[in-house]
Amino acid sequence: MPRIPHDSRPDSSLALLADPYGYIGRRCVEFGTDLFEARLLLRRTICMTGPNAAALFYDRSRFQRTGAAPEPLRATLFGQGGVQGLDGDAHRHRKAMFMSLVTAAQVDALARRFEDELQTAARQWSRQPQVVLYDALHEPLTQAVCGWAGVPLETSEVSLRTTDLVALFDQAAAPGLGHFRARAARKRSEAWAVALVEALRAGRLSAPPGSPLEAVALHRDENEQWLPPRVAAVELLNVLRPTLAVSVFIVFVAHALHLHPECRLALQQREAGYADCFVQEVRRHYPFFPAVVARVREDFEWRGYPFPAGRRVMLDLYGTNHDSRAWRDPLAFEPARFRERTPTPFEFVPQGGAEPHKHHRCPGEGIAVELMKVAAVFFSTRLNYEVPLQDLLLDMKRLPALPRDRFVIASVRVAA
Ligand code: MYR
Repeated sequence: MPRIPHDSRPDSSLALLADPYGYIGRRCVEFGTDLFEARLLLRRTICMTGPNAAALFYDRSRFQRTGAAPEPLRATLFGQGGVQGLDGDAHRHRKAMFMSLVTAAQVDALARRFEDELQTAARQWSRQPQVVLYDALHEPLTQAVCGWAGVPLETSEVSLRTTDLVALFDQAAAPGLGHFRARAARKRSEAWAVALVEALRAGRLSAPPGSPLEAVALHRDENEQWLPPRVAAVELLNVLRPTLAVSVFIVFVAHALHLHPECRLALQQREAGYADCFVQEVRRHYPFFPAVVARVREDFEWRGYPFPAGRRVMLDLYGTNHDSRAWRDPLAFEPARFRERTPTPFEFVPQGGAEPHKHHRCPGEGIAVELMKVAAVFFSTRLNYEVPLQDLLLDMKRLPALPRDRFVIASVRVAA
């Protein structure tokens, strides 16, 4: 039986944190394999990359999610008891609830709200000499997603809720104080969401029928029970937080439009299907979620390599999106590649692989795509702005990666 290559360091957590998007792919190239083992975040972990590894990773008979996510992520990004850590029937049942919230009509309703919020925000941006786009997108996204989700939001609350929802994903993997800010944000946000769930259940608050707040608060689990309030709160935040995280992708939309003016032109000319290809290429090309984790259910072998029960496994999403076996010239930004060929769900994995209904692929991909399209069309056809001199390099050491200056725009003018 071949031995899985080992990263020779006693612990590789610092190497992972120093290069979170590149570590797995780089080491796999060095070993000449699709997998290797390292000690990461206190546990032996099999790291894997590429479409074949992705197909293996999403085999539910071999891997489970329960207990897979590292504690620092459960305490910040994900929370405890949410859909990300479920398996089997419990996962299927909970996932069906999320999928019912993202029908084409629901996603379109959210996109229209975001378009209106963007228009309003852009008028404010036009009164300032310059605007940091990443920061400026957060409140419009909060307003849009809370309105859509049936979550009441006083004007005085917008700033606090936005800051906390952003901290959950932006500071989860930050060094030092930032991470503790994310932990505090999780506590405050859950307390807020618990109060909303309890108020709705007690009839003190109403939300539109079918809205995410109502659906989550009144969801019955596979045993016909309401979710414990704290778990319902975690799931409500699983709707709100990732929508705010689309700000990262939207900054990349603006970055790509700046570096590839021909894309702006194609969007202005409303070439059929172009906005979809452009947005998909942004999701493939730019770094977002670096890797996902699971645990081996029972001993098995893959390509002769042993996978022992309980071992943590980490799948490289960024590297798989840039794997030259699936992507011609993978480092080039080429929206047309999505016209030429539809990638398999194990080649194109910006928000996880396989099928969202059955597996742990993100249920909110449709939301990300539509909000990015709204932004791409808005920036290309209705917003005039300059991109002043700044550091446009992506900081690939931070999670999530962002342009170093967060993409500054100036002299903003909104078309009438
Ligand atoms: C979400 O809110 O669910 C999406 C957030 C996307 C950006 C988050 C980047 C930080 C993730 C660290 C993950 C480390 C995985 C091993």
